[in-house]
Amino acid sequence: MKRLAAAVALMALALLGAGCQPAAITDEARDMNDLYNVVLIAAIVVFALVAAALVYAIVRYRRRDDALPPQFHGGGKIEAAMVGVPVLIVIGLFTISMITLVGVDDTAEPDDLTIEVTGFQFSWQFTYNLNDLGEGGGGMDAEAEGAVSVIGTPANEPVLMMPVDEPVEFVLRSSDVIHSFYVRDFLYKLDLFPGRVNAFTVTARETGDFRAQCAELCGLNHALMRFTVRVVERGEFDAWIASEAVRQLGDGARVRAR
Ligand SMILES: [Cu+2]
Repeated sequence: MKRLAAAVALMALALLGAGCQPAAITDEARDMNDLYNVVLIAAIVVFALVAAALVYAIVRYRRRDDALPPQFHGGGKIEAAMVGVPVLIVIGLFTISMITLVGVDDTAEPDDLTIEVTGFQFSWQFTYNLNDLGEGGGGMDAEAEGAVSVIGTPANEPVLMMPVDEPVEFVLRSSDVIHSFYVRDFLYKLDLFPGRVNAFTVTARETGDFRAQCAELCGLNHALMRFTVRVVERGEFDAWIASEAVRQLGDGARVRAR
């Protein structure tokens, strides 16, 4: 009865854990999720086959008397299978892992929207160059100059706005120590190093607010380096850029909303 209770509790915990799983909102995250599931299923199949063979051997060839079983050396076919099958599995897993990795690490096209991210003790700055707003141009004149910035503080967490259904490049820099840009529902994080530029590209497929944070212990207030990624439709993104441009750069700036 105690065992049953323990089993039920474990299953409830597993279900709870499944409910807390990240949402995998980008193409790249979905590819990684698929890869994880393929590897998991392969592992379950191998485990089941090995466990079944083990149980069969234990029952079928258990010791019945003191007679020595037939002794022989080498096994030809069975040894070839023992080496060959695992090698094939490893080659298969390596191949699909590399395909996924290359897709995830795919670099941005010149036309992609770029968001510059700077980590500092202890918050984030997100910068949108008005001449680098992607194909839609953010509703800006093609010759628009200047940049829109969002600067957070530990007490006032910043919001990173990005459009849905198009590739967005994140260019990461640090102005002091090592930080890490971690968005749980991207299933991805990348470090920010002082004196070095890191970049990655994702295409978000769901709109909404997603929690994110620094994932590299970077000082006393590291825990306050949280932010929100807000994925919105392109029209809403353009309207936000246009209003921020007017607010931050003034009407006189060479920013002309079309
Ligand atoms: Cu940090």
